[in-house]
Formats: sequence, C-alpha cells, structure tokens
Amino acid sequence: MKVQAIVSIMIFKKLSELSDSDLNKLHSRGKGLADVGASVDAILENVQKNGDAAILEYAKQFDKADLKSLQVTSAEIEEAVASLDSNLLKHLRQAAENIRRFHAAQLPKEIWYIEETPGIVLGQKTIPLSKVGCYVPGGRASYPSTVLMTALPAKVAGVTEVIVCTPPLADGTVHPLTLAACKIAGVDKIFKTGGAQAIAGMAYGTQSIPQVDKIVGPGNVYVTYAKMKIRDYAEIDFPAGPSEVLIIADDFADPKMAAADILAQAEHDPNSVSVLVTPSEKLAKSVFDEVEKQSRTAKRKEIIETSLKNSAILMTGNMDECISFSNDFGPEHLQIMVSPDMEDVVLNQIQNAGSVFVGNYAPVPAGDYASGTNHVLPTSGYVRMYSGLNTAHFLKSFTIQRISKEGLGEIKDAVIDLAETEGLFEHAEAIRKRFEE
Ligand code: HSO
Ligand code: ZN
Repeated sequence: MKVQAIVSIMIFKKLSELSDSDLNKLHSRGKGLADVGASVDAILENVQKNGDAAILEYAKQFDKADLKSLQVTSAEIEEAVASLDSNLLKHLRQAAENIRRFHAAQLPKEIWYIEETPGIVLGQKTIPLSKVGCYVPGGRASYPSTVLMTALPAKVAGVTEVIVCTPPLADGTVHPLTLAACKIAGVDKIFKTGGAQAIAGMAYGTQSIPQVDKIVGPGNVYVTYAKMKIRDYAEIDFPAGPSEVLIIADDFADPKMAAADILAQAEHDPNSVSVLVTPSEKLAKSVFDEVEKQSRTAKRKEIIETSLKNSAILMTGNMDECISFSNDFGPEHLQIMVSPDMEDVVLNQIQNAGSVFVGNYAPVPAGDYASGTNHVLPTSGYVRMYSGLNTAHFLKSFTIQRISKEGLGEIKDAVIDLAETEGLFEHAEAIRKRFEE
C-alpha cells in the first residue's frame, strides 16, 4: 500500500505560470512587524523607566523564571562547562576557531595614508566600538552557535566590552552550551533576559546591564521590532527574521541533497521559506518527491509541514531566469548546485544574497555552525541593502589629514573660490590668513 504523503511543498510550478499573488507572497515574506508594535512599545517604555525591576518582572511573565539577579555568575559558567560532554566542547572549539580565523581575515588595515598631492597626506584610522550587545535567542531552542557568530567577530575586531543577553529557562538557568560558547568567545558579561526587554536593557542601560553602542543578533518579530525602535540609542546590525534558502540547481544537483537542504531550512521556524529554482523539470520532480519522502520521518515535522506551505519549487526556461529570479528574491542563503563549469558563471551574476554556498558539498548547515562564515544574515529581501554580519560591523573609522604650507598652497585658490561662491567668507579667510606676509 502506498504511504499517504502528508507533507508537501506548497508551490510546484513553472515560474512563468506563477500567479501574481504567489509571487508577491514569496517576495514580501517575513514582513509585517507592525502587528507587535503596541506591546513592544510598552515594554521599551517600561524598561527605560524601571530598569532591572521591569526586566525581572518580564522574566517571570514571559520565561516563567523567578530570578534573583540578571547577571550570570562565573560559578554558573564554570559549573555549566564542567557538566558538558568533552566531545561537544571539542566541536564547539573547532567551530570557534574556524569562525575566529575567517573573521580575522576580514580585518582591514588599522591605519593607512596616501600623498597624491605633495604636502597633503591623507589617511584613515579604523578603531573598534567600545561596547557591543549580542542578542542570543533561547528558551525552548538554544543557540550556542549564535554566541560564536556574534561575540567572536566583536572580539576579533577588538571591542572592549562584549555582553550577551539570552532568555533564561524556567528554572532560572541558561543552557550550559550557550554559557560554554560565551566563555570560549571571551564574552565579558551575560544577562538572563530575552525578547524586546533585552533589547531595551542594552539600548538604554539598566542598573546591571550596561548601555551598548551597538546591538547585533537574530530574534523573533518582537526582538526585531524592538531593534528597529531603539536606533536613537544604539546602532543595530539589520533585521534578521525567519531563516530562508534559495537553491539554484541544474541536473548536476543531487535531489536527495537538495531536498535535505530544503528540510533543514524548513525545520527552523513555521515561517521559514525554502525555494528551489531550476531549468530542469526532471530535477524539480525528483526533489519534490524527495521532500515528501524525507519529511515523513523528520523529527520537527510539524514545523516543517507549516513552513513548506511558504515554500516553492519553480521551473524556468533557462539558467538566466533562475539567476534573475534569485536576484529579485534576495535570499538570506543562496545555494548554487550546478555543473562545475557553470558555478562561476552563476556566481558572477549574483547581486543579492546574504551568504552563497557553492557546490553539492556546501550545504547551509556547514556555514550555520562550523565552516567559519557568519550565520547572522539579513532576511526578507534586506540583502538588497545590508551585508551579513562581519568584522566591519564592529569597527568605525575616522579620516586624518596632515598638510604642509606647500600642500595647502596647491588647493588654496580652489578652497577660497568655492567658499566665497557658497557665501562662506570666513572659510576663505581661514585659508588667506595662512599666506599673509
Ligand atoms: N540558519 C540560521 C542559523 C542557525 N542554524 C543557527 C542553526 N543554528 C540563520 O542563518
Ligand atoms: Zn540554520
């Protein structure tokens, strides 16, 4: 007897036959933050006014945790590390080392100068931010990997104080692997708070949580909305919502692998989105069948079932149509599973993507955990204007000029002429004064 398929991809169509409403749904995914506006605004205001007391109250209300204090003690950290399996710790360290090395390679020159005009020496110095707050989602699911992805690049950049906020479990503890990741990454302080209240705590500062210059890390709609609202107080990275993948594939792709990658994305969140675009009808059909087959035994079947409803397998007339669809979609993760001679042809035309994975052996989970690239990436099409988290997010720079009298003489007439045309006569005078006998 044929087993009844109960989980399936919502859209299986030729791209040219996709309805406007389905296309619109794919392109406007992950938006709609306004729904949570009123409740988040109230939380932000309460934390700004009442500090720790408000946050402790929210821990009771949202996390069911009765906390005595917000900060994790060093005894708690040591106890957590000691409780962990040594292999798990070894793997966490392996991931950390790869992430550290990749982000160190992103460091720009600390200072540089040029002298294009004799006597005018121009330079730029890059320095780290002083205080950074990392938001690490927690509660039922825990994300120690996100500690490494946020705190390590900050430390590599040279940030003096890196703090982590993560929601406590109902017993008032934090997942031990999250604490171990904080220790490995060199996090300075850890606080047991999540959601909008954690963002408020880091933006405004409380009795125990320091006010930070920048807040980074993924979160649910409440966290994302809160991050967008506190920008007068702290800079943020970018909106990072439900995870998504777009796979560009041809007959070279292994359908079993492509289907597994779709499910890996789909298990994150009921709102996750997975899309496969291919010029090959044959591949499309085999991936569709594989998704159905593999999802039957998936552990997180309920989440997968829901998120596959947001997902699509689309057939195009050729590879160019796949690329242009992908550029319009702007995926958080882009997998390119095409024949090796086409890999660079496709890659060279990619305009919008958070992180690109090339080849059958570069699945998203490699980058999620251990290859070394960052997994905190813009979603919902925000890759159009934001880059994924990297070392530069934790740096700022200023320019420097050293000018001799001879050098100033080279631009003297230009400055005086332009200043007087703008009606700024003292600007012109500041130059003239330096050449009076
Ligand atoms: N794919 C997620 C990151 C993640 N995956 C964390 C597993 N753990 C967003 O890039
Ligand atoms: Zn993931």
